[in-house]
Parts: sequence; C-alpha cells; structure tokens
Amino acid sequence: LALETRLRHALIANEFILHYQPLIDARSNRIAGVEALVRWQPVDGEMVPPAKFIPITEETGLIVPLGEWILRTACNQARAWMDAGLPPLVMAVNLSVRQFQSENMVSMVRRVLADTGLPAEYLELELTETMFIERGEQSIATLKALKNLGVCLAIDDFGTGYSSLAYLKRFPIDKLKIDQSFVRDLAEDPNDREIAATIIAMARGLKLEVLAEGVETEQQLSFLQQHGCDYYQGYLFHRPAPPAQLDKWLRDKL
Ligand code: G
Ligand code: G
Ligand code: MN
Ligand code: NA
Repeated sequence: LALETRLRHALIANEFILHYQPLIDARSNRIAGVEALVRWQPVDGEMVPPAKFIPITEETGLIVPLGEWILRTACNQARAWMDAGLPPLVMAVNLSVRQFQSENMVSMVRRVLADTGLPAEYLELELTETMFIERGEQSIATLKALKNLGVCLAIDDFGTGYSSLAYLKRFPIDKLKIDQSFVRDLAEDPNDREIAATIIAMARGLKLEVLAEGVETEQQLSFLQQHGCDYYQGYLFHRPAPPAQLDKWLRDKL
C-alpha cells in the first residue's frame, strides 16, 4: 500500500503515539516541561520515527489533522499530569510549516486549549525559521494571534534556517532552542563554542529565554552552564519516553 494511504489509515486506527522528553531548568536542575515527539506504532510493525513520515504528511496535507491530534493528545497529557497532583509543567509541541500556514490554525489551538482545560501559559509552540521566509506579514499576524491566546512561542533548531535575524525584533518570540548541531561538537569545535555562546548572549540581550538541545555530555553541560543557558534538553537528562515511563521521574524531578 502507498505510504500516504497507510498514514491516513494510521490516523483513523489510532496508531500514532507521543513520547515526551524533559526540558531541564538550569537554575533549579528540575524539570520545567517536556517536548512532545510523535511516533508511528503500526499494530504489526516496528515503531517508525517522525523523520520517516512527517515530510509525507506535510506534502499531502495530512499533517493538519495529525497535528491537531498531536496538540490535543499533548495538552490532554499535560492536563492529566496536573490533575494527578504534579506541579504544572510546560508542554512544548512542534508545529510544521504547512500547519502554521493553514487557515484555521489559531482557532484550532484555541479550541484544543478550551476542550482540554490546559491553561494557555503551559503550552509552548515550537516554530522554525523557515516558517517566516515567505508571507512575512501573514506570519506576524498569526504569531500575534497565538500570543494573544497566552501561549509561549519558541524557535526550534535555531541557527539552521536561512531567514534573516530581523524577525527576532518584530515577532513576539519567547524562547530560542539552539540546534543540536551546534551542541554536538562543543568540546572539539571552537566555532561551535563561539556560535553557542553568541546565541546565548544574544538571547539574553533580547530578553529571550534560551535552551540547548542535544545535550549528551557533562562537558557540553559545563560549557553551557558557564555561558548562562536557561534550559537544557538531551540524552544526558532523559531520552524521549512514553508518559508512563516518565511518571516516576516527573514526581521526583518536578
Ligand atoms: O522525535 P525525533 O526524536 O526523532 O524527531 C525528529 C524530528 O521530527 C524533530 O526534529 C521534529 O522536527 C519532527 N517531529 C517530531 N515530533 C513532531 C510533531 O509532533 N510534529 C511535527 N510537526 N514534527 C515533529
Ligand atoms: O523538534 P526537534 O527537531 O528539535 O527534535 C528533537 C530531536 O532531537 C528528536 O529527534 C529527539 O529525539 C532528538 N534528541 C533529543 N535529545 C537528543 C540528544 O541528546 N542527542 C541526539 N542526538 N538527539 C536528541
Ligand atoms: Mn522541537
Ligand atoms: Na531542534
């Protein structure tokens, strides 16, 4: 069967699942939130990573209903953790370009927040720089409408896009997520150290929060600490995991 047809069926058959990866607050060393990461778990097959199917869902438009399912499931999970008595955590959800540019995006987010009862301040939407290259004015309008809902806006994979930095002063952004390609070789590559340090300094100057992705070693962590990074995410702390596996960790670390 064509992959597109299998993916449409997978959405109906409820074969998608979300894993969650903790985001660590540098000051308290506790969990500030989690990022939702989608996987496809066919009933009779191996788990498929998003890189293998998200691009096809983007091309076919299936990302719009899938993206709504992801947002709803993530917000429900955040609400469930809250209702279970855990201190509130931020739920970070990735948006794709096609989703961001779809007509009813803002009303969809508003509806999901209302349906799930998650306060907007606990939802963080991860955007990418490529979303802003075209349709600049339209992007600003969408971002402002999202901000007006009360959600947080983060730039994912920061530093890898081709857009200009001008959007940083015009768009209502709250957080930069330093792409893991700059974190990976921090110990060996002086250029990466310079780039990471500069992004952190720039974020501070612009009064944005900054998170480093892909933190795997104590050495990377210590460099980022010295430069005043606000949040970390990476295998050093926790891999993306199903919610049941995170429950105990969340109770200890929140
Ligand atoms: O989860 P992984 O660990 O393999 O994620 C790989 C990439 O897939 C991420 O960098 C992200 O761009 C994309 N991705 C993962 N989950 C989602 C999601 O829920 N929505 C969208 N649009 N992209 C996602
Ligand atoms: O949304 P984004 O493109 O940032 O997706 C994050 C991706 O990074 C996911 O695929 C996730 O599984 C992966 N990831 C998270 N932590 C680490 C890490 O410490 N090392 C590596 N190599 N990948 C990571
Ligand atoms: Mn992300
Ligand atoms: Na990223």
